[in-house]
Amino acid sequence: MADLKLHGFWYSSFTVREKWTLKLKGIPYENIEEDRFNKSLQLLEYNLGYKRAPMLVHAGKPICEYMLIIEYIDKTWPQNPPLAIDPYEKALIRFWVKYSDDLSTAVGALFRSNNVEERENDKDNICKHLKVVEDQCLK
Ligand SMILES: N[C@@H](CCC(=O)N[C@@H](CS)C(=O)NCC(=O)O)C(=O)O
Repeated sequence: MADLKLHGFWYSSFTVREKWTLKLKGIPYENIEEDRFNKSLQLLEYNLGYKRAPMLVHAGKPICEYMLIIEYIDKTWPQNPPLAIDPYEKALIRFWVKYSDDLSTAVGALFRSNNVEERENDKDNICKHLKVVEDQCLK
């Protein structure tokens, strides 16, 4: 088994994307479930910038930020690549990844907002963008 540890939260869509990538490639790893309010020493020491999960630790070396982790996994274990090789296809994938990341941020802000009027506006906007994703990516 590779010396591979994935620190994450079961409810995090970022962590789930790492789990799907590792599963697709058939790579065994140790899952380390983090507690948002009591993060492990390893997460606090290794993820100096944001102290956020997911974080992958391969042979003692930490990698942070979910897309960087996916790219690292893909380069290190090339079987069943989830990312395109063709540069144009790759650019398209990156575009939709960014688009859905922005959407996740907007959904988070919606949950935190107390302004009823703004919430309605934000909800409409999010629904419009979700429809774009549905039409363009799920056909
Ligand atoms: N930009 C980061 C986002 C990761 C992120 O937002 N993680 C959240 C969980 S979904 C987190 O660790 N939150 C705990 C905190 O901010 O203290 C990535 O690409 O991995």
